[in-house]
Amino acid sequence: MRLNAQTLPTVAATVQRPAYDRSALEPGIVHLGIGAFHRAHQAVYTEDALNRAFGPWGIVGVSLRSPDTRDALAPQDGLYTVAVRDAAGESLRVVGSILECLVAPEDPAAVLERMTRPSVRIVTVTVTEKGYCHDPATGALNESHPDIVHDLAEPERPRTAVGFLAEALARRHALGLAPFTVLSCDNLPSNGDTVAGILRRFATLRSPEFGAWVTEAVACPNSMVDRIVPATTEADRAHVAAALGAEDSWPVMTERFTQWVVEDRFPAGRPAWELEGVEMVADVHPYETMKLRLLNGSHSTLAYLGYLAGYETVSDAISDPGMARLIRGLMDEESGPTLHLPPGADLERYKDALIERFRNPALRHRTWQIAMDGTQKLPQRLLGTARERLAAGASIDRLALGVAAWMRYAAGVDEQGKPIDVRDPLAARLAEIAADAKGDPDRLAGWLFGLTAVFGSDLPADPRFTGPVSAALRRLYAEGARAVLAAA
Ligand code: CS2
Repeated sequence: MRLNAQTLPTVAATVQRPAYDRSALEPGIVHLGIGAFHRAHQAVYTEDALNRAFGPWGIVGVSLRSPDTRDALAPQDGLYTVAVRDAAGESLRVVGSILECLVAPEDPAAVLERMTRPSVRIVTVTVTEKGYCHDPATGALNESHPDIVHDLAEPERPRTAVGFLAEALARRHALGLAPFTVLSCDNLPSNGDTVAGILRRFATLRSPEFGAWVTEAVACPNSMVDRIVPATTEADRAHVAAALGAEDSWPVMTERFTQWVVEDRFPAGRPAWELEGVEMVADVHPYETMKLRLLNGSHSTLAYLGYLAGYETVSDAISDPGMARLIRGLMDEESGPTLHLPPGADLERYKDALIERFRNPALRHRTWQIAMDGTQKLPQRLLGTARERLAAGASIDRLALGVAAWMRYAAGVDEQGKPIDVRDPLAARLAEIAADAKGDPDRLAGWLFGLTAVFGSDLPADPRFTGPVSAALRRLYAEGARAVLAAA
């Protein structure tokens, strides 16, 4: 039996399900990038808001690349399971806020049609860092990105998130419809301002008048999103099917913790998210910096070192006492002191909670998954922190070790001589550099520092940065990650 609208009433009685009348739900949000994270985070908050204060806020999910999510959810009438797991056990719920899924490359016109409906008032976005087609060191649109070049040449058949946003906004403008609000939910610094800048530049390249209108009329609030959502495995599918009493092709696995902090700028309206724990604030910046630097900065450091040390998951890696010391030290001594805390924040509790979340034994979050797309992640996770520390004349030893571990990982061969599957938009360039460096840490570091899209031009010119990173990389090559952790 497959989970769908008809079988929903027969799933296990302990499973929470939509409390509203789904047949009355109309689309109010289009979501670009419907992966596991969206389904475990924003779609759940919207589901809770619908349960509490029903309104026209159904979600149309869009995949910009593969048909997998649509293929899984279409036979299920958009229904799917969220499994919340930790050491204490598991709870399941079926979420109904996603009305339909579209696959952009198959039918871009259908996506634009949904985005141009008068009822659609928000477009949310989770396309990961690389989906913004920008220069991660500066946040500016990468105008020579092949997909951007394509979307400027063929605006009616876009490939990128910014291409869809711009074309849909242009059509709404021509039709006299109010623009939708664009809400980025990716782990980028000032994600709303970043998407606004990219959209403004893209629109200006289409025409200066359109660029001016976008700048004036389209709201792009900043938001901080937080929930750990590892990729679903076959074992997870089998387990959920047994517990549910129905097959779900793509359940999502997550932790109990969840947080969403959003700037309250929604001129066209929004769901009653605040009733369900979303913090609607005037300034997201302090929340976002705290999360990117403490959670994500630690995550990436742990992922590269953990992978090199032979740990498959985050919980395995943090159970190494050296890793636990390193990550706590990184937060206590280096990233934590750079923060301007949000009102009421308790930094010590936040750090304790992070370590507990990393220890969650029920999640099996792979270090390899977090290691992906390092060139897109390092700037906001580690490098901004390093810049501020250097400006204050402070040490960056642990940050440098994180960066060096990325370099060692990006070289593409592990400590046993086995190839690493390095996933990164710059993977081809990384492989060339690694081949030229031939295992020499100084040459490897030197060439990687030359990636200005990652390091900018300031850090490679500062020996207080390059020195500690190169030294850490030499140690990783000479001693191996386990020994470096043992001495941490
Ligand atoms: C992780 C994040 O994959 C990664 O890079 O650091 O996805 C992390 O799990 C989330 O940001 C948690 O909110």
